[in-house]
Amino acid sequence: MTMKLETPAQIDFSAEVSEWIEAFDDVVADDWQHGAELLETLRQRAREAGVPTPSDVTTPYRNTIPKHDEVPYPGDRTLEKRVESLIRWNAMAMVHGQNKKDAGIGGHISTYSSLATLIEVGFNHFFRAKYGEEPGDFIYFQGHASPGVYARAYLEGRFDDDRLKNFRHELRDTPGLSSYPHPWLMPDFWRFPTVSMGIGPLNAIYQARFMRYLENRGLIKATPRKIWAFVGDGETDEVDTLGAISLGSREKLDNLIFVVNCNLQRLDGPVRGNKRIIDELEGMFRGAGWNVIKVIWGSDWDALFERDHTGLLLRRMEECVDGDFQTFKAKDGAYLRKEFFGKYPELLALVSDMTDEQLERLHRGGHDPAKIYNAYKRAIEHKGGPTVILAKTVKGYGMGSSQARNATHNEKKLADAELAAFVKRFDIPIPEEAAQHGTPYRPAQDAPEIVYMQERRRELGGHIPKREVPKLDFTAPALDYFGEWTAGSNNRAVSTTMGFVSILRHLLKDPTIGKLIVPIVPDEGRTFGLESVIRQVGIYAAEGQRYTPHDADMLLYYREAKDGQILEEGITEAGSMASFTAAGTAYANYKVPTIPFYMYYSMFGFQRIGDMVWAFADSRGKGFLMGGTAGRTTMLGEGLQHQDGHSHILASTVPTCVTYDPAFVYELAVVIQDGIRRMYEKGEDLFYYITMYNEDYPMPAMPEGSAEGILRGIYKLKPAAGEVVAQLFGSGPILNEVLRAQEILATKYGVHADVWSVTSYTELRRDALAVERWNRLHPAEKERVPYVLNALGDAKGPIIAASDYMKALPDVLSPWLPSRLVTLGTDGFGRSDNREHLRRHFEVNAEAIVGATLSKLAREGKFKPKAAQKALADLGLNVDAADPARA
Ligand SMILES: Cc1ncc(C[n+]2csc(CCOP(=O)(O)OP(=O)(O)O)c2C)c(N)n1
Ligand SMILES: [Mg+2]
Repeated sequence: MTMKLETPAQIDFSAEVSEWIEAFDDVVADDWQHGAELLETLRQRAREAGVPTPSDVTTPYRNTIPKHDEVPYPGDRTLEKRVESLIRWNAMAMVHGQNKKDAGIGGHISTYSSLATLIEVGFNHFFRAKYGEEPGDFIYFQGHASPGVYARAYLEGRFDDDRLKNFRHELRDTPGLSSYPHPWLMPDFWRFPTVSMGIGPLNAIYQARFMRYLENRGLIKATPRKIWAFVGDGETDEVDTLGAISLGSREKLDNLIFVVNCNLQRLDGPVRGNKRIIDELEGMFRGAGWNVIKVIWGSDWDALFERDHTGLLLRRMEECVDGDFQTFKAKDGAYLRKEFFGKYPELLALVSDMTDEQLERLHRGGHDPAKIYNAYKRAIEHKGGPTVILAKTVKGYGMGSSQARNATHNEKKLADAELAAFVKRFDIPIPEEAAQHGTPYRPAQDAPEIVYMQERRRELGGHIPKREVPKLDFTAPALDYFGEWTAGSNNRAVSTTMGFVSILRHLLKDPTIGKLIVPIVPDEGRTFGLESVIRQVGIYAAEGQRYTPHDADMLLYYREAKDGQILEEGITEAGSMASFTAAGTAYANYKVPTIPFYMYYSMFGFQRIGDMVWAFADSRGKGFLMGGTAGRTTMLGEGLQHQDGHSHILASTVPTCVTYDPAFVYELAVVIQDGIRRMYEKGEDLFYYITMYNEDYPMPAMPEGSAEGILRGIYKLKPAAGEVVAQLFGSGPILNEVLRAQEILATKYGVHADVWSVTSYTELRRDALAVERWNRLHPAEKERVPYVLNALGDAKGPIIAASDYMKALPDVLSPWLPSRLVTLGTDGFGRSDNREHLRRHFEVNAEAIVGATLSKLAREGKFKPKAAQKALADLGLNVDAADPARA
């Protein structure tokens, strides 16, 4: 039941309108949702009648939930306030104390100070750690608020004093606390990396979708679990934050709740000094179909609103922009009286019985547990779509002269007087001297407030955040399971991409692991020949297929299904990467070891969404990134924007990313088999980046004994037919050019060379670096030998290495192959042309490889220089051509 509304006094309604309003008020008094439905139906009716009905996307600058619709707060406000004060102190003490000890170590106080009540209400009443045996709610915390999350864990007894004192000291004798949420660094604690702005909210949206996907496919039970994403208002400037919000409403993700901490400030100053960020976000989210709940004013404003019968208070609020609101909080109550209320005598009169101090303490909604509780309650009860809560807060809340200042974001230390004021204000029982040193304070575990907070958490299923990895009970298929692909293609010309798609289909059919495979594509399925997979397992569509596809009568029709397995993301590599992240971490978050294969244009991977890949690695994600249409010269026709000759270099920067550049389908099969084994059977925290190409050629059978070399990064593919004077390295489709060069060298110039397939320069380098480090640290022990040198043994002569990637890729081996290595690669911008011309342009065709070999041999006195020069001409190499690296 709701209360009856008052009629706004200043409007003189006609009798007819008054009757309508009265009738509507009666409906609302009974059930506000019914009122909303009625309005919507009327609007619909008006449209049918041709009456224009522009719908506002913003509402007045007031709380969405009116006072009379609020439910009473269920918690013990006194004890909760006490707990929050203690957390506030410890969060601040942690940062302040550390910076006093170790100047410049950094940390943030003001973000958490604005967020505290918003997350405390969640911790005390909403965030469930589990639903029975099922996973609980997932919380994406604002990264810069981590001191507050640590301080809570400290009060809960999860960290001791030493741990707290090692905030941002991770490399000491006793364990420390990482600056921000990093599962890599604190694998028992954090689950979701959020500190790179925009990545948390984007991942949260796709996480909510993936949760539904797992439910709809029967891999997990449906529960009321929610995903909460706490987002900074400044963070909403990132395209990543808002770019995918329509997915939330399109897929009816009522398991998703955003809370935007609208403290009106970012790092440098106001988020929207001249406007109101809350209005802007309300319009965006409502326009995208979200349920928007504004929590702007605290309860103490309610009385003022009630006493204001003129509507002037709201009008005054709407005259102000965020720059004003910030200033009101940076200054005192007297200023607020003069500049805000003072504009109208009626408003001055409204607050005449209040002291300046009382005015200063007028709360914003985001600091009022009752308002927050009501908003959260509505959010979790909302059906049919996601909810965003726009909560107005104060940055640096309670930090004395730093509160709401432009510089507050970077405040790390407080002056002694401010610390004293803080402990007094929040009633922390420690001596002034201790306060100045930022001494943590924790009451005994049997203190009433601690008992209370622990009880609340027990009720909600345990502590949060917490990351647990169940023991994986997983057996990877053995290599002979892939026999069809290791046997070669019987002279049929196929591409590695085609080979991969048929491996994928085989895996999808597997009775044990088939259901765990998650194929992901960003509108590129046809490019990779996935039509048959679409038919086989269907595209996931939460609502099934509500139309008859035009190709329904064809064998390979476009099949969408509620339990479809493919995530066809549309044209969003960032969104696809977010799905890959949800699927690649499901082994921990849902205890379901899904195995994602994300296939995409390799050019639009690392360089486009590299930061998300970094966060994926931080999350200890597993899975396969399949970079398709790879290679600067193998991807023909498309030119500069599409031809990738560097993703392997970018991939090599991610510590847990294992990369391969296979030439043949059997290499691919070996790598995928071993990848599944290492990630899911052995439980290694790795993921794979594998390039695939669209050039067709016959795939040879796997040479006996080559598996180890394939996985370590190099093996001898075709020995020379005569006395060896040189070594040729090839990777990907350029290996075919290398084989052709071997032939030309032998037949035309009597030069014999071995041919090696290099599947991963990066893995070879990592091994060599690890061996070298060991040797450096153990000078008295027998020296170990890097795998690449072991594999080469006494192979003679210079090494000419060619790939479809930049020269920097083979060059990573040069420390171990001094003066022997000549690299050919595809540095420079791509061109629109066919492979033949591209390879000539980039000097990676067989002729260029032959020329480079003869040239190097000439420099070493093993071939006549003049003959080498003539050979270059005979081979058609233009020695005066512009360098493709800069052409
Ligand atoms: C991608 C990215 N760019 C820049 C930063 C640096 N940075 C950290 S916090 C911050 C301001 C955050 O403002 P807001 O989102 O409003 O959060 P608040 O601290 O005000 O709650 C910036 C720019 C970052 N962490 N990530
Ligand atoms: Mg902010």
